[in-house]
Amino acid sequence: MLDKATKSLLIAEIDKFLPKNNQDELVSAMRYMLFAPAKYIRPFLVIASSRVFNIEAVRTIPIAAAIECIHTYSLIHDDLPCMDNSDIRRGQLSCHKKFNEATAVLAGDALLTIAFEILSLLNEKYCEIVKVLSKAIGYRGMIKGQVMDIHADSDKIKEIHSLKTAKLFAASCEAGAIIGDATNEQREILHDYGMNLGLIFQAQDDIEDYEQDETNNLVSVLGKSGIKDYIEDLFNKASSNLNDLPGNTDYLYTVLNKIMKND
Ligand code: GRG
Repeated sequence: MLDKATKSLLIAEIDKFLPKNNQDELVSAMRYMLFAPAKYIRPFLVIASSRVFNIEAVRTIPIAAAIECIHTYSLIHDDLPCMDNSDIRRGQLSCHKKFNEATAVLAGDALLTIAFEILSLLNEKYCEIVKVLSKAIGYRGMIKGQVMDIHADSDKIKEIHSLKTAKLFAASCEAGAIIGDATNEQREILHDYGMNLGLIFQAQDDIEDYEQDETNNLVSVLGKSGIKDYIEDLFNKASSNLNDLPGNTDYLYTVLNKIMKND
């Protein structure tokens, strides 16, 4: 999703915060998962949202890097035997399989922590971003969603999707808006766009997973045609969010169409 140059900038930014030539197992585990092939959707959303306000990608790289560290932490922890127990992530062995469980827990913790170290070095505008991100990923957000997911309550599946997936999409967009000095209304629109996009992304993921595992899956709740209608409705809402914004929304349309096509 990110072009080659921006991806290099993003990787260089994260790399700045990791010790060089370090053979330490923890750092190796962090690097192993951070630099594995990823789509970088959330960094793209930060850059695309700030583009609406004519902000150069280079100015948003630290925020994009911090959000990618948070996302990578969530994937490492989600794969653990006590959570989803997945052996493969980003096309390679998951972190606990490649290293061991303790290292994977700690690598996730360290990535979460480093995200806030990256943000703390920036100016006061970033305090607002720290607030938005903390709310999106903490006990009211992603972690709450993961707790509900573990309890596999299918009545609450849309809420689970909102909490564990869409809130980080929304926070990524809101971060771009904050950097761009968006008005409160524009910020809210970008937040709503991110929520709608994240819900589409998670619904597509459920469609893909359905053949392997029907439990705790939105297709089981809405049915195959119901989930298509649900996605269509979210697409219309996300498009209408973008229509309500000034400036260049091309990148945001691009990512919406890509996620709709699931490619
Ligand atoms: C363990 C705190 C904690 C949270 C876990 C976000 C989350 C909650 C788990 C991630 C696992 C998962 C299946 C989330 C659904 C969204 C999803 C498919 C994430 C994978 O994101 P991509 O496709 O991955 O953007 P890449 O590798 O491209 O970054």
